[in-house]
Amino acid sequence: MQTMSNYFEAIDKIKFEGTDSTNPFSFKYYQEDKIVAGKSMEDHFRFAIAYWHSFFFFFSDPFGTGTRDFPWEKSHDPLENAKFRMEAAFEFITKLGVPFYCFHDRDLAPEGDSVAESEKNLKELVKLAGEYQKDTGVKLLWGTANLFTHPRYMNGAATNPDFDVVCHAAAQVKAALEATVELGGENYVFWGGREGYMHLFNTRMKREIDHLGMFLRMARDYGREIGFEGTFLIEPKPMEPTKHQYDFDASTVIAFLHEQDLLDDFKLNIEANHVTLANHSFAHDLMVSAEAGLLGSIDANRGDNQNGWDTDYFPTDLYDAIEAMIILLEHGGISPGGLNFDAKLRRNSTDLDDLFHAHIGGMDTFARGLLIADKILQDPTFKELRDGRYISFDDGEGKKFENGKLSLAQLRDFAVKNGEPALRSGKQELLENVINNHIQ
Ligand code: XLS
Ligand code: CA
Ligand code: CA
Repeated sequence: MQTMSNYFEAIDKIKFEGTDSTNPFSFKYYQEDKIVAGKSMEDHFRFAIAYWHSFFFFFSDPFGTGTRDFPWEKSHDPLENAKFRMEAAFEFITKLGVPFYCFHDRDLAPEGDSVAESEKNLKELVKLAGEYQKDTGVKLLWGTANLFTHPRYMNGAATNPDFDVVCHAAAQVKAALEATVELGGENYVFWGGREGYMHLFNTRMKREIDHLGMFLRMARDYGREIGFEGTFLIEPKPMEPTKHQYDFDASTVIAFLHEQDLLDDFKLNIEANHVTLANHSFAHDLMVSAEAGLLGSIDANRGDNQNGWDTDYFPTDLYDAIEAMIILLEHGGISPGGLNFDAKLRRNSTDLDDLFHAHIGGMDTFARGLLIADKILQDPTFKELRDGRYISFDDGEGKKFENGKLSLAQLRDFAVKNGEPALRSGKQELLENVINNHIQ
């Protein structure tokens, strides 16, 4: 049994108190055991805390140093600090009442002076994490390896033009997979931070992409060999830190999975702010993945309309949450993935309790989004307006077309026979009103 710290001593376990409550440390909508559309809220979302942003990111930006003074970073020894950080993380996660967390290898334990020392550090912290998980019941949604911070990865990890760097990336992924298996992780994520290029003048693109495919097949084989039964996930992002990242968006990743024969083991982890950087809406990539049967998990956050960075703000946009929950409800939910708050406080949100306000806001936004999405899907007008647009394909010649029973010449003959089609309104404004009427 591990001792539990008291870094957040003024704050008790966060409870549901409803919209009449004025207590900022309470949920107004998130009620873990409330059944909506046949499932508890806890099971709909499977919320997770991102270890890196919440406990390890010091809030520097290109113009200034960190503004955080984390009370758990109190030793000069990085390994000792990693233990204090873990104590704080489990205290926070338990008080918030979130069932999962996610980590990079280097958030959990510091890099050593050699591969062997890094492996040893990670093993020590994984053992401790196992004990905390047992004490608290908190589970691991996914693990991953940080293949972008260390200078050796400046030209990429699996796609680096230097084979020696690829080997270091492999060492890290091997150890991170072992850690994920030991901690019962339900998924394993690959975010290709620097797997891309700065310019094609010095890049062999196809060669690099093939290296990535080879690397992922090796990781998959090793994971299965050591007993990993969960889903491997690729997290698309179009750019930043590279100019062009190979995992650009959901469609690009799906084509890559086809080409590299990875479809049986891999799905997608869709991060809202990455999708908007690719100039799509969050809902777009959710829909692309869900309709391909490849929506694995979600990194819940948001960008800012006025800039083009990966700001990773906490998700508080109700409309986005409603759209996301409509897609999840219609496509069988997110399990064994979840909603991971890959989100950070703003640099000038420097109080410890800001971390609670941010997560409470994100959880309540999605809970409210779920309640509204459920009402919208029960309103027959919504589906009539959407699905009714396709009625001409439901039977007759339209159905034959869908089933591949007609030729182009036959379609031409129908055009002649049936004459000019009547214009059918898309009813966008009416639909927007229908949806807004459900927001109360
Ligand atoms: C960075 C990514 C990263 C991944 C995990 O933009 O979101 O945090 O989720 O490596
Ligand atoms: Ca992410
Ligand atoms: Ca991000």
